[in-house]
Amino acid sequence: MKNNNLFAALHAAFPTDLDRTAIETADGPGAPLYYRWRDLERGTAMLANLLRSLDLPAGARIAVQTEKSVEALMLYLAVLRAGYVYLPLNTAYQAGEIEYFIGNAEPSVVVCSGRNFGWVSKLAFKAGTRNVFTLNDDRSGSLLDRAALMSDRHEVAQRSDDDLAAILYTSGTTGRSKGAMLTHANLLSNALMLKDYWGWRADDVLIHALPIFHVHGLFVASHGALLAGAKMIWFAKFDARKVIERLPEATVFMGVPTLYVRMLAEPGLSRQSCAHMRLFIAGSAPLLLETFNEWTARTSHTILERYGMSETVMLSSNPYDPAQGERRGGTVGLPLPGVGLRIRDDKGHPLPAGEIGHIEVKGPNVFKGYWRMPEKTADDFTTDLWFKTGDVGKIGSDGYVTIVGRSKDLIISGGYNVYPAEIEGYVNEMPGVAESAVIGVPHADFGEAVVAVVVRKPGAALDGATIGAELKTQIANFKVPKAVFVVDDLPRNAMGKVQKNLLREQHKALFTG
Ligand code: MCA
Ligand code: AMP
Repeated sequence: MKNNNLFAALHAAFPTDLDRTAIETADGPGAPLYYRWRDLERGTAMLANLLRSLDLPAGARIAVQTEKSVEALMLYLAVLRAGYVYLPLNTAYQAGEIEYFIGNAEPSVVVCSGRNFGWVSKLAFKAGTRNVFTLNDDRSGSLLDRAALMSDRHEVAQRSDDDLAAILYTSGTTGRSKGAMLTHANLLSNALMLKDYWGWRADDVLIHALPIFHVHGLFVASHGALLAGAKMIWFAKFDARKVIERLPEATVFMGVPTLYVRMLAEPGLSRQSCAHMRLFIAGSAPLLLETFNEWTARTSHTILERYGMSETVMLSSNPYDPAQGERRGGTVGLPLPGVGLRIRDDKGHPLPAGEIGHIEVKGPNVFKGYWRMPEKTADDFTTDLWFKTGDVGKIGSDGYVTIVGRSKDLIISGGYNVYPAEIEGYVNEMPGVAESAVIGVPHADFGEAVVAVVVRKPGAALDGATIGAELKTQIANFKVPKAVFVVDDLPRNAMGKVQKNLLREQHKALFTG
């Protein structure tokens, strides 16, 4: 019987010469370290055997909040290999956020950094998790200690298309995160299609400088290189100057727009430094036309912008092959092969080319639903089972898709999503606060920045700095507003709804000068 485990496909793509370098670390403890394909093979087998030895129930979730390292990537691959469900968590999440994810997902195993073991294990044990391991970015911790005792032979667990491979938490408009359930077929179909569409080759060298707890770094970048049998230059942390220094050895780079903005600010970025490059890919947030044009002028390379979501992996892409069309700045290109993308009005009626409406999608890449939220899942699909993305856009008569906004109240800051409702929830709990409105305003570095406008209760002494400092102790740092304004009331329309558009207009020049 064919094994539809995503790992089986990645494994089958390992080169015959297992002694070739698969990953070279560019920073972090001990760099440069060279990991051969054989190391990935043995390391994932040992980790998978460790998981198997724990006698976990079928479909067990393995929740992971660790710093980026090659071992952390191997842990992801080992979870697939052993047939369990991977649940990555942003390293910036604090105790309150982690408590929610662990309580909601009920993982059988939690892996965290050694420095967080105290509080993470307490939360995990309270939620019923029996196994908590540590993994540090210097190859220490109980996970690797235990795995070292395991056999380095492991037969890849049999999985079918519909079995879960990963759950990615993505914030909800009501404030609480939803776990998007992605199957082996969702991930594999998308990865195989992108391998062809973007022309991945065995002699490619990918600069991997994104975090590995989101779709972009974990799936799109890693799967691409692994399926091609291509080498990765592995950055635990993005540093524009250091990345530019490695471009002459590389062929592919992927980043959120902030990474491109920061590289453009470096004098070392030139036509010459990019001469060996084959492809620059951008996504996760809108790439400004200004950045797109400046990049072409500086490097002679045209950035390929694509569009995706945690629930769907990749949906559309500008063409790689010039025969299929130009890479057009300000657009997210054409729907990818096998992906259906349509535009509907508020009532669900089809709209003609060029008209703006809600983007809906369908395809083998579209997730199975939200973890333990059947009603939310049903709400987000149309009656003919297209997924409502919450993005607003249009399709031109030539098929190019342009995103013009979002119907969901969402801020994307440096490629990370921030849901205003979640932040407003925290602010509204604070003493002296009557209500609040959290908005996104243009930011030269992060694209959008989070700003809070807070209404004080009559007579209350409130100041923005204290509110910001308090939030910093409660939520991930990238969600903390870059500015907090205390006011007497919020602008409202005739229906009593807060007019966030007016607040955005009022504060639009805050971070752009
Ligand atoms: C860091 N800071 C931020 C952000 N990142 N503030 C707002 N937005 C951010 N994204 C703040 C921290 O709170 C901290 O502030 C200060 O910057 C320094 O933190 P540090 O971690 O050192 O920052 P950095 O290393 O410069 O990080 C910036 C970054 C990072 C490299 C742009 O945010 C990043 O890696 N972003 C990529 C996210 C990503 O991979 N997204 C893909 C999602 P303070 O000192 O005051 O606390 S996948 C997806 O969206 C879909 C499916 C798709 O299409 O791909
Ligand atoms: P996430 O919840 O992290 O999966 O974020 C998905 C959202 O990121 C999408 O619904 C879009 O709003 C946004 N997004 C991803 N890629 C792009 C892009 N190239 N341009 C504009 N928005 C994007």
